[in-house]
Amino acid sequence: MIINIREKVLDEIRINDSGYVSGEEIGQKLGITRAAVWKHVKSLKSSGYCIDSSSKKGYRLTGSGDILNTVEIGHDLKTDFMGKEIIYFKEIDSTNLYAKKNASKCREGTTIIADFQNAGRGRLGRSWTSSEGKGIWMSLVLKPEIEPGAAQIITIGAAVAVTESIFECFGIKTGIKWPNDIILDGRKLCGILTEMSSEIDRIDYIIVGIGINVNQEEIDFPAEIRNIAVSLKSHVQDSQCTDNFNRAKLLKEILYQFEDIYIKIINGKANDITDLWKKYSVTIGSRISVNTAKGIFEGVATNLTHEGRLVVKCNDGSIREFNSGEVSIRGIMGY
Ligand code: BT5
Repeated sequence: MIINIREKVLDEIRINDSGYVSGEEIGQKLGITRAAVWKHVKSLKSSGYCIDSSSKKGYRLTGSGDILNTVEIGHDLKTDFMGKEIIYFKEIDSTNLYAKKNASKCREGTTIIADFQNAGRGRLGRSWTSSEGKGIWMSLVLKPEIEPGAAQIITIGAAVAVTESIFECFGIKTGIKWPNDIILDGRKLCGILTEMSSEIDRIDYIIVGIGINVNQEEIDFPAEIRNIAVSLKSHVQDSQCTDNFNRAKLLKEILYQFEDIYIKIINGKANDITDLWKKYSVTIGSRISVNTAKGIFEGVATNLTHEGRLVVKCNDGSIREFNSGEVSIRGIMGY
């Protein structure tokens, strides 16, 4: 992570978050003039940082609102390797595309983040709406030593990490729809796109792309998804809460939770993850319809295997396992 002088100035102001720190003190520490410190403070303020300046006492950070950048994510990140290398873009086509093109140069846990994706991708060539400054659009580069056939469990683990992190940060309960959707109020809050490059018996890399709607109002969603999409903010819009949710806080928690889950997966403890997934699932026990290349199957979802496959008792009495497919659940996302 490259830290420039402006970020160092921010760190100096932040260190003393209980009180003021003088421009002279900061200047001396960083080897720059007081006027230069003031110039950086002005630039930080224009990026959204709330910095109180007093000619007698100096500078004090009073808030950082909802700013998502390398510094905010790096600050107090509790992980060992997940997100320790952040590649941040103000705008990009798709963080997954970037991650795939550059995976060989990235170390394990490298995280690509964008404030806006102009060509965000869903599964099967679908698109993902990624409005500017309102969501978390991120991709993780992973190089696990597991069988390529076991990769589905990584998506399952990411869904658990997102669900637990949203609850941990904001106390909001969400559900998981197999395999990759996080659901709130019967609508889609988050989608996960896992892409893999592998040989027969070994994985080169896995990219886990996570898109979470955070601070969109209902009107921000394009008409075609307005009835099926939700954000944390649109979920609480009728309540008193008008503040924006802090994306950096949520993102750091996800990195932390996912690192733990990922370590369990590569140490062969996938059972712990599937058990948690079942706890949050809105799929198990529901009447569902699975749309696959082989046809549409209807029945009741009964279980999740340790590899992440969905077990369904079909209407004709047969028990089938699905590794992929489109699942519709009565009452969710307009079905
Ligand atoms: C997904 O696909 O749900 C995977 C989405 C992954 C997005 C992340 S963002 C970071 C990374 N970089 C990328 O380019 N992608 C990943 P799928 O299950 O195919 O769902 C796509 C469908 O969800 C679309 O066809 C729309 O109906 C709907 N949709 C699109 N944008 C949405 C949004 N922001 N919120 C809710 N639903 C949306």
